[in-house]
Amino acid sequence: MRTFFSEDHRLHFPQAELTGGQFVTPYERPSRVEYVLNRLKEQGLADIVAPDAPDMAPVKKLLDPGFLRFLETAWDEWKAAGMKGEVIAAGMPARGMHPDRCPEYIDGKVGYYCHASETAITGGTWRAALSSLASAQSAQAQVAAGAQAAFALCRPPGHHATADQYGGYCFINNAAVVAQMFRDDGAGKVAVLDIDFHHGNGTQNIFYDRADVLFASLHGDPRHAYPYYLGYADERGTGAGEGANLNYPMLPGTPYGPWAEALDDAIAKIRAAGVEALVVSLGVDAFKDDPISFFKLESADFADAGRRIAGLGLPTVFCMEGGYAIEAVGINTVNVLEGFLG
Ligand code: Q9C
Ligand code: ZN
Repeated sequence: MRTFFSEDHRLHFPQAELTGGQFVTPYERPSRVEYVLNRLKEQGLADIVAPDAPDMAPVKKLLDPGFLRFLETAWDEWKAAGMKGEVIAAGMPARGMHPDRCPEYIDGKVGYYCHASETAITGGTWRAALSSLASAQSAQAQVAAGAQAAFALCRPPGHHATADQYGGYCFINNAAVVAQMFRDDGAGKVAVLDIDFHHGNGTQNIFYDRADVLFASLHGDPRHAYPYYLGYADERGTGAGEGANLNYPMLPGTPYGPWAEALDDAIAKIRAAGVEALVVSLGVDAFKDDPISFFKLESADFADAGRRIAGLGLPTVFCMEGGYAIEAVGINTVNVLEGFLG
């Protein structure tokens, strides 16, 4: 399996993440991918190539062009307004306010296009996000051309980004773009299987009213875990998309047994839906030692999960999402891929 990866991820390295009322070094840091690259090489999966340039045409169709322009220009506007630090949203439109009137002043625009203030934008964020997107798109192109599977080592991650909001360390929803590209290439139905610990609110939101992209997510119960305000089991899709959204929220302390049962249920429903291509949002923060998560998966469980996913027999693009137990991120990620390969 080929890995697509761009060194340009390094352009995104914010100094600040707001957590517990403090600014800390972000959990989502450049060194995460070093562990994945090293493990790939250690395990003989050293077919690692740089992606082609990103293709913005499918992105502009799926995501809000105003949001994309905002991501591209936010840092410059922020600096031009005299702001001293990194771009951080202080306020967002909440209950009782206008959720869809975009202010003109940059501080207001940031809140309009953001849903969680832990995530900072810096001068290199846009180019890094584009390089992450490029890896996902090149992986999709390789699979569309006949490869059984490809791995996009995306950084920054994408699954929390909606069509018009960033947050949760995510800016552009790589997995959603890949799913749309499979559709544009002729797949009648596509599934996105999200095994990151956190609910893939962005992907759910983008495809919520669509029957042609099935979304299934295994995640920490939103009553206890970010993104908190989405990810309940009764969110099943709307209109034509009714029934095409599958959420499996699970409680703190959940071990592999019940997690794997949820995975099997999602896999069975994907199989029954007649899906022709699969996108896996591959986060490994369900790991027992993850510093910001609460499931109890062991490293070996990730290989077992990969085996189960392979049982679908579908052309598959893996997009890297989260995973913050830094020294285990490589082992756990590559275990999924090795389990998949058999
Ligand atoms: N300070 C992904 O895994 N909440 N994003 C952080 C700890 C945000 C996770 C709480 C977590 C975002 C791609
Ligand atoms: Zn996550």
